[in-house]
Amino acid sequence: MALEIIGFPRSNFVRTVCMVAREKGVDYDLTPAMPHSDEVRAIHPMGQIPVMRHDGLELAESQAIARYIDDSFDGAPMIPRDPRAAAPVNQWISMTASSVDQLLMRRYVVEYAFHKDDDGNVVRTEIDKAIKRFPRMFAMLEAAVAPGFLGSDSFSMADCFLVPILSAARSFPEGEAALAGSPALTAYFEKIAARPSFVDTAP
Ligand SMILES: N[C@@H](CCC(=O)N[C@@H](CS)C(=O)NCC(=O)O)C(=O)O
Repeated sequence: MALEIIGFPRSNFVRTVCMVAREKGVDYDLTPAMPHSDEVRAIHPMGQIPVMRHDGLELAESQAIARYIDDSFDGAPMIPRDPRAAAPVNQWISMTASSVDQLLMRRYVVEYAFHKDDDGNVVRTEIDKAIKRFPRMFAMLEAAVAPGFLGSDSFSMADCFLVPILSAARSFPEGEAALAGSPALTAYFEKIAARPSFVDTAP
């Protein structure tokens, strides 16, 4: 049975697992579904996307899905097999899926996209708090991509977690400015954004 990825295509985490599948050369069907829909809740007890089905296996959580795809299919490993080379990649996957996602997606992009007042205007309370933390966050990321990729000198699963977040954050003015003010991160973003796995997974 084909790999089925279920989720809202604009979700950064859905795009991450689609990128991993694309990088591995795995065909997949993307079934559009919103968080907390019955289809998603049937697999993820907290209703979060993405979820996945493959050959009778149902799986939730982007890191579990990405690692399953990486381990189950041919193609270059998305996490180095050598433990010492894998360690920083795993560190950055974890940090990106937690702290980076929390600040740039949950407290910034999601606030812009979904938090509106009764007149349809963006509510800036959380956004204004979040952008105060941008200088430290972008300085951290600027240093982290100095080897050429996120915490590594070669492309890895960590990049599939970070680039969809950067792409969403730069859709809004403070995110765009913060990226533009980070030369290494901008060069990194443009390099990964040219990969077919990023181009082909555009929402
Ligand atoms: N830990 C989850 C987080 C996924 C996540 O936050 N997905 C968002 C969409 S990008 C979502 O489902 N939000 C709805 C919610 O958290 O209730 C994972 O890595 O898959």
